[in-house]
Amino acid sequence: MMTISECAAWLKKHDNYLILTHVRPDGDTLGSAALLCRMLRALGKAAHILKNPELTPKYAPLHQGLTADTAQEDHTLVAVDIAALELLPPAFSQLLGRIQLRIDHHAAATPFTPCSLVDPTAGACAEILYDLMAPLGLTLDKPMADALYTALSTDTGCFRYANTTAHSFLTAAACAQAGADLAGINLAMFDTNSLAKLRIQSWMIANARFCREGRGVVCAIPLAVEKEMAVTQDDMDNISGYPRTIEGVCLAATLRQLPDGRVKLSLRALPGYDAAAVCAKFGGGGHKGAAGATFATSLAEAAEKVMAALEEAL
Ligand SMILES: [Mn+2]
Repeated sequence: MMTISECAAWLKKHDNYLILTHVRPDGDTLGSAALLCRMLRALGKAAHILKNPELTPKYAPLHQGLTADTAQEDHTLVAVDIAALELLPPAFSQLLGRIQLRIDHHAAATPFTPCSLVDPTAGACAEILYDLMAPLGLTLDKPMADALYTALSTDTGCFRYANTTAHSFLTAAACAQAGADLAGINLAMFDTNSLAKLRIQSWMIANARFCREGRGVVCAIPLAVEKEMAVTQDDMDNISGYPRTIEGVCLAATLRQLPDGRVKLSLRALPGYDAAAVCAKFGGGGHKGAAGATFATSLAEAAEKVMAALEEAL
């Protein structure tokens, strides 16, 4: 485990960087990758982000001009916001064992690199990258600030989640000072819904199953329903946060069928409840407020198991 200054020295020493993001990439992994890539280029290094096949149109502008299609033998590989090897996109599997540095903020991570810079107190992985800027002698420019603010605001739910700290706000203030398009990013990330997203939310409410007097809820979404409503990955980004907004709900589980047949659980919890502890029963992990697990069973079977776990936890 490195300190900030050790990591800064390491980044200065190496060159020819290729940055890796996680499966079903979110604003933090994508924004962190864009920020780190721009930081390394500002240091005079060669740096690219390995093209994530799941990059969606909503986030694509962040990676414009920064990506590489393939990894080369001599690339220095750095993972951002990747808590475990299983979160590496399948397309990157040939890189196993070659990733040298992991920069991350997941406390329950499974280390898979010789070097790591991990700060579980950071609301977003990008906050750690921001902390690296001063020791690297870098200052935020607008493209960096847009990437940083996108990562920071999405992982903190626009500064509403319990992971939001004074450091998150100080980082956001630095983004504002550097000219980040705060209102534009907020509008795109938090205040714009596709019709398909609103339709799937309505389906979730109609098909939600409650337990413990409405303190627990399970929404199990068949892949066929997603297909029928023609929802995109962007529409489903953070969809698990939605049932948590129902008044009285303390633990909200959203189950989705993955294209390979497995079932992905995303669990959200109010403060005082532990989503990670529930997901750990199924071999998953995450934060107290948000955690996940994967099932190799049918959707109905997974939903039953999760319902039983919620009843037990509540
Ligand atoms: Mn993150």
